[in-house]
Amino acid sequence: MKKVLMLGLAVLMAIVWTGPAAAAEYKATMKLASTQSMDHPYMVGAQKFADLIKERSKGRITIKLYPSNQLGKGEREMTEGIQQGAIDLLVTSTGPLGGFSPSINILDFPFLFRDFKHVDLVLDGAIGQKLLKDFEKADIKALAFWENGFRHLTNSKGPVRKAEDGKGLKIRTMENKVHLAAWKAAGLNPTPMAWGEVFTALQQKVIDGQENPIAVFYSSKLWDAGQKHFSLTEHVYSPSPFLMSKKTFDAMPKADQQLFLKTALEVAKFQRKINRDAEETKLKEMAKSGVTVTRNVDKASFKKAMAPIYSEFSAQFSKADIDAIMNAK
Ligand code: EAX
Repeated sequence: MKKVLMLGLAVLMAIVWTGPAAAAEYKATMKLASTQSMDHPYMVGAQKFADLIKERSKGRITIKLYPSNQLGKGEREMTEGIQQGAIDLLVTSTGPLGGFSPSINILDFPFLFRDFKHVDLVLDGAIGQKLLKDFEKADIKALAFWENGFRHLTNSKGPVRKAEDGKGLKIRTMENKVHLAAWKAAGLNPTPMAWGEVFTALQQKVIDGQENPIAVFYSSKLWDAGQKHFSLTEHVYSPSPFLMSKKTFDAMPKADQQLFLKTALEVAKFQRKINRDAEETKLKEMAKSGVTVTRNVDKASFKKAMAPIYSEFSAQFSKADIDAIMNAK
């Protein structure tokens, strides 16, 4: 009887001991990448995330930061790195993400969101959670929605106040079919390109313009590449899923997985706030650097010009799903 009990105990202990590594013994050094420099809200958020994880894991988990395209020439390449496990964490716009998780493209429609309040409501609600979950099918763990911001059109040729003024401009878009279609519909001449190639392309006048949120324009000093005209078009909101390699996520003990999810959400709030709070100051500093900021943009003209793309993509994105986002209150 005693022998049987001992055997039972041994089996039980073996089961316990061969289970997943307990949080106390799990140690890792991870790579976090983005296209942006250390002063951009992506990397300010990333630094905070790394500090909090280090502190909360009592030094077991170190996250090294790789800003400014160090790990790839653009977000598509780096997302592939996430899939393969060569990169552990990535802050990226939705630019190329539709190629990995098609449902995410629904957020790329122009004039979908009214304002930041509307954005938070949708991204932090059931729709946002579903979109994050969908990434798992692509072997990617999407932890939370961080932020890039509302995007604006910039160019080297002249002020653009209404859609008509932009006709024929050669602009770079992200590698994103919805964005590409929207600019075509508006009569511009868009060409998709990885972010790492944009500054040089602008400098060499291969393209006349690009579109990005204030923070990206500011951190990259695009006025030094001849971008002297900035129009506050707010034509599309650019969310930034904070992605993790599913390989890395699955290898962590449950408690650390929870820690990452919780901390990513906490930093999302902080990161969105610092991004929004700094926009007006950045605009003023851009003006001091010689950028002409056009504030009184006729947004209705862009909205009207881009509207046909909603029916163009109706087979992939139903009106009901689009309406659920647009009408969220
Ligand atoms: O995510 O490629 C882009 O224009 C993105 O907005 C930028 O890299 C930040």
